[in-house]
This record gives sequence, C-alpha cells and structure tokens, in this order.
Amino acid sequence: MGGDNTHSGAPQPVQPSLAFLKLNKTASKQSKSTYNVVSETMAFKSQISDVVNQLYDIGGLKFGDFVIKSGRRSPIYVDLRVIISHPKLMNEISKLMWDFASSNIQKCDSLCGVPYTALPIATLISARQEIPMLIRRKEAKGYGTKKLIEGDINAGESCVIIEDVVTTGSSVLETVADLRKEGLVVTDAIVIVDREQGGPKNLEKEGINCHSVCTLMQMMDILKASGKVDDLMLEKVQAYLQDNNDSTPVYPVTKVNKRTISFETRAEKAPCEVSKNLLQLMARKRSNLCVAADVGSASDLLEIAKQVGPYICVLKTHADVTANFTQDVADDLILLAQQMDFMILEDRKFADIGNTVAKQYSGGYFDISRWADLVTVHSLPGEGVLQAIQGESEKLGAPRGCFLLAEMSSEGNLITMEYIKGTTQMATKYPKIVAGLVCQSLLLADQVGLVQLTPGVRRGEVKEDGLGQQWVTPEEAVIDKGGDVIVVGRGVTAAKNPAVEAKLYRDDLWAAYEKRILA
Ligand code: 6AU
Repeated sequence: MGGDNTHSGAPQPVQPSLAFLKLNKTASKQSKSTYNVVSETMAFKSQISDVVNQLYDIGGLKFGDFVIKSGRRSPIYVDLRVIISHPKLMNEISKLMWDFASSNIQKCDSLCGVPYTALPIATLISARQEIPMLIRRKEAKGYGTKKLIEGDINAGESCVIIEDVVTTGSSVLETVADLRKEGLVVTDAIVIVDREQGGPKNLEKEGINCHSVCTLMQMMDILKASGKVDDLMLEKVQAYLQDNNDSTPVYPVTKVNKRTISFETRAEKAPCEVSKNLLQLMARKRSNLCVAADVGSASDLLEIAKQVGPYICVLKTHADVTANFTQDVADDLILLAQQMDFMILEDRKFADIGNTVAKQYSGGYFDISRWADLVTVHSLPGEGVLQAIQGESEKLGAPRGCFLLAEMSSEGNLITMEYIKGTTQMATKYPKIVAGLVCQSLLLADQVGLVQLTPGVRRGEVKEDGLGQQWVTPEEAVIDKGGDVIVVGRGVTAAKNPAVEAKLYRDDLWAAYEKRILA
C-alpha cells in the first residue's frame, strides 16, 4: 500500500457532531453497559475517521462537479472502486462494516455484495466470518444455467446485503428484488456511505434496515477537521444536500413503474392526445429514435429528413439554425412526416411570459404551431407559458403538445432539485398539453402517460463536445436513465451515411427498450 494509504500529516482530533451521536445510537448493543457502549462508540468513531481520511488520500472521495448515476449533479463523488488497489484499507473497511453492524442484525445465513464495488468487500467479510456468499449477476447468463444468482440458494434463509454507497437506494433494491424472487429473506443492508438522499428511508419502506457506517456530512466533518476540505466546500456539499434531499427514489420499485410498461399500454393511459399518438406511433413503427436535425440549410434539413425518416418516431428541428427556413420548407416537412410516419418537434425552448410565447408560437416568421406537433418549453417563467401554448393549440383545433424541460444534459447547468420538482408539478397540472418531460433521470415514474425525452446520446469514445454537452450510450439512456424517446443529433447527422447510422441507433435503442420492459 506504501505511502498511498497513510495519512497526509498527523491525525487530527475530530470534533464530535450531532450526526455522530445519531449514528452511534444505532451501533450500540442493547445488552451492554453504558460504559461499554461509550467506549465502543469512541473506538468506532476513531476507526471511521481513520478510514475516511485514507479514502480521501487514495482518491476515493473527489470534489468538483460530477454527474452521478441518477443523472443528478453533485459537488462530491464517492468512488470506492479505488480501494481494490489498497488491500489493507479494503480489509479494514470490511472489518469495520461487520463490527459496526452485525450486533444489530438478527440473522445472517449468507451475504450478497451489490455489484461491483461491494463484491470484494463482501468476499472479505464472508471469508473472515465464514458466512457463505451469493453473487447477483447484473445480467443473467445467456448460456448454461442462465442463473441470475450464483451460490447455494436455500429459500427461507436470510441474506444480508453489502453495498459501498447508497444514494436513493435503487441499486440495493434491485439486488433485493432478485434475491427475494429466489425465496431468500432480506431485511438488512450494510453500507459504507449514506449520501443522505433518502436511501435508508426508501429501503425501510421495502422492509430493509440500512446500517450505514458513515453519512456524507459525517465524512465532510472528518475531512474538515483534518484540514482536507475548507468551509466553502463544506457549505457547497451542505447546499447540495438541502437541494437534493428528496426521498423519492429515482427508480421506484413498489409504485407503478412506467419503465416496464409497453408503449402500447401507456398510450391507452395518456391524457394528452399528442403523447397518445406518439406512443402508438412508436409501438407501430418500432422506433424510439428522435433525430435532432440541427443543420444549417433548408436543403440539408429536408435531405436528412428523407434519409432518417424511415427509422425515426420524431424529427427534432431548430428552425432558427436553418437558413431559409420558410413555410414552404415546413410544408415539405409535413409531407415527409405523413409519408414516413413521424412527428415534428420544434425545439424552440420557449422561456418568456405567456403573452410573448403565444405570439412566438403562433404567427411571426416561423408560425411554429402550424407545422410542429410538439415544442419544447422551459418551466422557468411559470404556468403562463403552458396556458399560452394550450390556448393557441385550442384555437388551432389540431392536436398539439409540448415537452417541459425538467433537466438538461449540459455540464454546469443551474437546474436544482427544487426546480425539477416544480417542473414535474407543472406537468401534472396541464395533462392535456404536456406530452412529456425533457430529462436525464426517471421522473414521474408512475405517470405512465408522460413521455420522457432524453437527449445527450452518442456512441463512441468521445463523451463531450467541448461546449458542455455530455453524451451517454443508447443503452444507458434507455435503461439507466429511463428515456422513452431518445434524441440523437450529431451521432447521426455528422455520420458519413446518416440513413445507415439512424438505422443502427434505432435498432440499438429499440433493443434496449425491449430489454427494459422485460426486466
Ligand atoms: O446529440 P447532439 O448533442 O448533437 O444534439 C442534442 C440535441 C440538440 C440540443 O439542443 C438538444 O438535443 N438538447 C435538449 C433538448 C432536446 O431540449 C435538452 C438538453 O438538455 N440537451 C440537449 O442536447 O438539438
């Protein structure tokens, strides 16, 4: 391990925080004397502090601007994968986890680490305590036994989950669901870090006691006391937690979960005519691909539409980036959309007062409402924007809808959890006109009629464009982020042969959707 894992400077005394007192209450053994409890508590506290400092030293705790698994942004990234290069620390952590939690766990016939980071930790505990281990595959094997859980499964026996970090608890719950399917009894999870974003609460709802060695703020207190983070970073993390203190899991498992419902079934439940039509179109055409045709000339726009038309459910335009975008061009687009069965989404991102938006939407140079089935709208100005779009579409008498922007794919955007919540509330208040949300994580998981439009998708090694855009793979967008309609721009338009590329994206995206609904 060398110098890597040693403290930088002498260990500093750590100030006890309220959070610690709370933590130690759960660690106390009911049967012990007060003296023993206090001394054990002090011992845990110093071990936890030691481990947190070492984790910082080896780069397991990073500070900056990160996108975490849920798609949310965070000033701190807890990446405990690095511990595999530091076996002494890994051993200490596994020992601490077990010593800390085991006295509060009634029964443990087996252990199961959540893949992948927690697997070696579970292995160490298993070997030391001589408790059998189970491994849950992320995907079932396509050959041989096709088993999802490896190891001896004895239905009725108890299995304890081992996890490194818990945020909303969704990863633990996925593992729990698979173990319970096998008849195992799962009531406890031992976790190193609770990111304080509702994880333990969500687990409790599913009958799981979460024994977390440390919370995010406890870690911050320790690092502050060691001089490893300053007041500013402490405040940043505090503000982030306040902003993201939402106990709704991003992937709820008990509620109706639209991820696993087919587009056909969701169409039946959609209150907005356009989202109903769109979901039906997607099912009929077997496509969840939207191509963003951000091209500079009207002829290029029509050419792209012709080439990708057979493979898409939606063509997304930015009329204001296309020179010579006239109403004749719009008429040609409508014709292509009818011939090739796709919808037109003008990505106008309206963000003004209702009165102005009504004029920008109907009339003016672009007269958007005449030719676009759908538009994008920012929730920032409030409900007036939606009232304007709804009012204009009623005058028109044709089905029209909009996508509200709840989250953005661009780095450093200022959207907060409060903003997302407000946006989703707005969406549910206007069910006739809001066809869905533009977002990066599964919001309104139980609102089956709302379509999730997820941009920021491109295959290949390059994951960003140097101007803030961040790309994920087609599979990540559909499976991890829960996207229904996936927006691909340059991934298709910058390709040598956009038609071939669109077909490839369509095939991959549809396969991911089929996999998702079978999950
Ligand atoms: O695949 P790209 O990066 O070439 O293009 C992505 C497209 C662009 C963006 O204006 C749009 O998706 N977009 C949106 C939308 C659809 O509103 C929101 C967002 O958060 N990120 C994003 O890229 O046309």
